[in-house]
Amino acid sequence: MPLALLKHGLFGRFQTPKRQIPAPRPLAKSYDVVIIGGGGHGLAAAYYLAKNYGIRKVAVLDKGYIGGGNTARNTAIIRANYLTPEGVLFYKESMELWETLSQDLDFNIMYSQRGHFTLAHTDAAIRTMRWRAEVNKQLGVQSEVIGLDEIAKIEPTLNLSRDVRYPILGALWHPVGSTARHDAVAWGYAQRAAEMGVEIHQLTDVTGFEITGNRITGVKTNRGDIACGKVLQAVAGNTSVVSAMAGLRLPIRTVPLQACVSQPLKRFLDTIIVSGSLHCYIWQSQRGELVMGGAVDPYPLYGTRSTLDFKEGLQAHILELFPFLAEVRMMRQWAGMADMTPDFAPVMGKTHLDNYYIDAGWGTWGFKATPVCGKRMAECVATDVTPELISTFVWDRFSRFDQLGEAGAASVGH
Ligand code: PYC
Repeated sequence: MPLALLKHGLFGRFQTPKRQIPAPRPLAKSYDVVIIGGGGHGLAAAYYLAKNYGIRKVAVLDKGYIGGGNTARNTAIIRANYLTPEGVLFYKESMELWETLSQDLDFNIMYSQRGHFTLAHTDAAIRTMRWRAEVNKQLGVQSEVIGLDEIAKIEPTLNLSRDVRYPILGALWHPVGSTARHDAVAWGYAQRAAEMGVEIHQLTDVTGFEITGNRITGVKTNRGDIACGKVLQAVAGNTSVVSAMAGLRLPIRTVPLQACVSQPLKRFLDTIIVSGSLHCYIWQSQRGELVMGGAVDPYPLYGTRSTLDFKEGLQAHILELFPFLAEVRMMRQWAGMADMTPDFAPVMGKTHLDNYYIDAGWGTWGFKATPVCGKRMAECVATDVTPELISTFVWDRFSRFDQLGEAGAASVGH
């Protein structure tokens, strides 16, 4: 037996594991930047503020634990095959950051590039996919409409029979579609941000703001009040509640988005498969579990309960794609909260107050935007200039009827 293992067996239990982020401490009286929301986005913004701009007197506040909200509740799909040029360019930059994120953070986020199919079951879907493919290719994102022979070569277990309710006619193939381990992303950013001096305060609930003139001068929390230079709000699923405290009303509807995983199975599925018409998507995790989801719940609700309706509907559709899964058991089911905007595009950047910035409206695609959103929101907060890449996502576009129209790129039904 190796000596190191023997030593660990004999003495290891007496060692206290190293803390990944510093132990909790009292809130300071003031911070240069207060970030509300300790999910992937808020933590990424804190990391890039410290790394790219040397702004380290930063507090990240979370009412629960870091990465415990939508970061923990999404299904970790990463892609850039959007419909609008603004969306494609934004997610393209995110993909570039994802590709080197494990190395950049020196933290294994289990990034896995596996390819992504959006299946077409109707002529109308084929038309939209051709449109998407052309926009994507024009902007340098790999994306192609392919036929059944090619689909069968890449994913041979998919049911391509014509003898089903909605036969597959073709697919939008996005070879760089990927997945990553969501909690590792939050922890990677948290650890590196904390090493640079960022304070992370969990169980810290924001209850209001002190607003003087056109500025937020203080943030009220259940652990005391703090003064602040700037405030960034990144609270997916709770956007309307927090923004209302700052007097900002956004056209956001919050709906539950459910998902589930199966028991672990021997690996048979290499890619990510999405069917907009059947309202379902599926991929197989490194543990062998099938990660599955479908349409958002059909009514606004602040609740993360699971429903039998969802499970039954989803499984019926998944079985049309993979009939041999009929005996497979489901292990876990959960829900996240999707903040939907009318045009299915996010709300990012400066707001009606001089020192209050917002990162919101992610609907069903917040996870894949984590790195680019962190990087560009940090730039916006540090320089007080809205980066060109996110300038179309401004909050007041709705009052100017200047919407983006990203619904055609949604993976799940709404
Ligand atoms: O946009 O890829 C996506 C997605 C999958 C599940 C929810 N959103």
